[in-house]
Amino acid sequence: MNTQDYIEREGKYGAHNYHPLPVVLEKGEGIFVWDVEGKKYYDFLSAYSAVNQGHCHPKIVKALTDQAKVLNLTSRAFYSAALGEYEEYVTKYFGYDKVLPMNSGAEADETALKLCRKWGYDVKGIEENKAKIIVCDGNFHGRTITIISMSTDPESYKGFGPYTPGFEVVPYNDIPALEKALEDPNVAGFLVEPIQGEAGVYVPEDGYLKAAYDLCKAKNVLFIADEVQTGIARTGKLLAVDHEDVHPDILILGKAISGGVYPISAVLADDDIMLAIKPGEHGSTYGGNPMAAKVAIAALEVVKEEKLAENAERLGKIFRDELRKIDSDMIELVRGKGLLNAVIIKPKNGKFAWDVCVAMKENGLIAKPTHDHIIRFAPPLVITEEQIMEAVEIIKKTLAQF
Ligand code: IF1
Repeated sequence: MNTQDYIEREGKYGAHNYHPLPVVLEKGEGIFVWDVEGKKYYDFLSAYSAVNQGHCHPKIVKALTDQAKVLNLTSRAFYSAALGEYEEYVTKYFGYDKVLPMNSGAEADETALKLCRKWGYDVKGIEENKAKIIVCDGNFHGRTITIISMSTDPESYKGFGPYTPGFEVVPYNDIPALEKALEDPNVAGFLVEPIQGEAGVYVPEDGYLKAAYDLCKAKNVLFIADEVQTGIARTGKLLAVDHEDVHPDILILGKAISGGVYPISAVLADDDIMLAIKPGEHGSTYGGNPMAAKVAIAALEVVKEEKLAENAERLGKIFRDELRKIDSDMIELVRGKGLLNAVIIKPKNGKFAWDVCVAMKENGLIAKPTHDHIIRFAPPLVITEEQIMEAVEIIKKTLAQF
């Protein structure tokens, strides 16, 4: 079978809910992936920042395979030896009293929303069914009905109504608008991405997160950070909120908490919030299973052992500087933090970000466009300076072809 055969088979038997770049991968190691024809690529997507520790990291894979032979799944009907170890590790790692383990990022966001509402009723004293959660224009928190109910992107929400009520949208990076929305005493929480990924790696002004946090505190409103994409060293700190020394009331993690090895997500909060959810009120068959517990510990250890935040911070600066030096009229703007970066592409002769990505693939680097005119560049954080420079050469060479 060649590349085309694989693509046709997926098209025939799989739902058409994606439009992938025409490359069929079958192997990964560190920052590289290989396609079914044996061609090697720099991976500059990292599975949307899930593979921060690099593909098939030996330590994380070992944690998975070792545990796979011992105990896979207990459900939460029983205790497991591995879960408590993970709960202690992850809460101390991020500085929270408690964790609620889930699987996907969307599930963790849903969990945070439920937790916030429950806290709003039981602790803050909001009248039943009146709780409101403020979200941001351009948000992306996943694909469930409730989450798309707060989306402002028709591609996400259109055709999937009726929608879940209880959300109010404010512009992102707009403190006065947030302040106004917070005047409503029924507001229980403010959910925000520290950098908006899907919106195109949209970095708010310095001080936005801290100011938003302070406003929430003043109104007894929970500041909820969705760090599913920005967390786990991606932006040059362990969490993107660390750039502004903000400690969210509820922290949502996913993706790289497993290094891309297993679907793991987590919601962290202190007791006064987390204990608002009582036995039987929330859960998941797989959440916190023994394999996930062992994998997450290993993946988080790798982040510290290999100083991935420091590497992302240092190489991110070099990468953006180098991209800005490229002499191409297709580059309108370079932005990002750490190794979460984007280039805004100005179309040329009917060629868009998609065409640039296809050409980069031919040249040995894979990345994905978002919104027609933006290319996200987010390699695994184990990348070296030399490899960053090689990747920049590929990007430069590709743009010169247009
Ligand atoms: C897809 C984007 C990235 C997320 C934040 C929660 C979730 C995500 C901040 C949900 C997921 C994904 C999902 C993926 C594409 C991807 C994405 F382009 F859509 F926005 F990363 F940039 N919060 N992001 O970014 O996590 O349930 O998927 O585990 O194909 O939908 P999930």
